[in-house]
Amino acid sequence: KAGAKTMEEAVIIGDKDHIVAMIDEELKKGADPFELVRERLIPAIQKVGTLYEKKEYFLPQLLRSASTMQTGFAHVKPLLEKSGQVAERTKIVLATVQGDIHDIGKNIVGLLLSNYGYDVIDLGKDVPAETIVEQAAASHAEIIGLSALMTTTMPRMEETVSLVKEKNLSCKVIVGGAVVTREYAKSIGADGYSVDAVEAVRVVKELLG
Ligand code: B1M
Repeated sequence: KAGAKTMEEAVIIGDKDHIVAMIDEELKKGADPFELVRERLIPAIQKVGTLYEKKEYFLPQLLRSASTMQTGFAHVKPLLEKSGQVAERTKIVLATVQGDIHDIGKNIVGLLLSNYGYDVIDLGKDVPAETIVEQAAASHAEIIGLSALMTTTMPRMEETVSLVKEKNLSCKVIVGGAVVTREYAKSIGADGYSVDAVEAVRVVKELLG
């Protein structure tokens, strides 16, 4: 089969074998790794989402594209990670809520937060509210960050917010993910919402004062 000609195309057609070489080519030309993710890989997977919504793509294509995106992201990730020492080591517990396995967005949010100097404890995906709250309490996290990509899993965010209140924890909860809106965040009593990873860093900073 013919391979993709650009990294966007690689994500869109799910050409996992060529994505790394294509990214390397861009990097060699001097591309900024963060921009590659934000302006090229993310829009490409969003295009895949649109094709899936329009029923031009089905689950196998979606899976192939997602896995290509993950391969590409894993390849640039080391370039995005800062090695420098940072003074601020506020702990943030991060998770994709129970029933939801979408973790690409959460991983990007986590990466940016740790780049900023926060100590991110990433609990992964499909994580029950109880585990999230237990881990936040045990690690004395100041922030809990929740991601949900499906309307069916959004209620798990509300559960987590309630549990934080029930346990009298002082940590703040911020939420995000494609289906989550500012209004929804407000309605469940979350302390913060952000539309993307860059805004997530700003919101966390604001919440910490
Ligand atoms: Co699925 N999926 N998926 N999927 N998938 C969506 C979310 C969907 C909208 C597609 C569609 O139907 N149009 C739809 C949900 C519909 C709905 O509820 N409204 C959907 C569905 C239905 C499903 C399955 C049920 C399909 C099936 O099996 N029939 C299944 C669910 C399995 C499960 O979770 N139990 C499923 C599976 C998958 C794959 C495994 C194939 C793959 C996920 C791979 C992975 O994550 N490891 C996948 C993908 C890739 C998508 C789409 C195409 C892309 C999601 C993505 O990664 N976007 C998606 C379509 C879409 O979103 N339009 C779709 C890129 C990512 C960078 O964006 O995650 O939004 P996002 O994160 C952003 C911001 O939202 C924000 O910052 C990030 C970076 O800027 N953000 C936060 C995210 N979390 C945040 C947290 C914060 C702050 C900001 O604070 C803590």
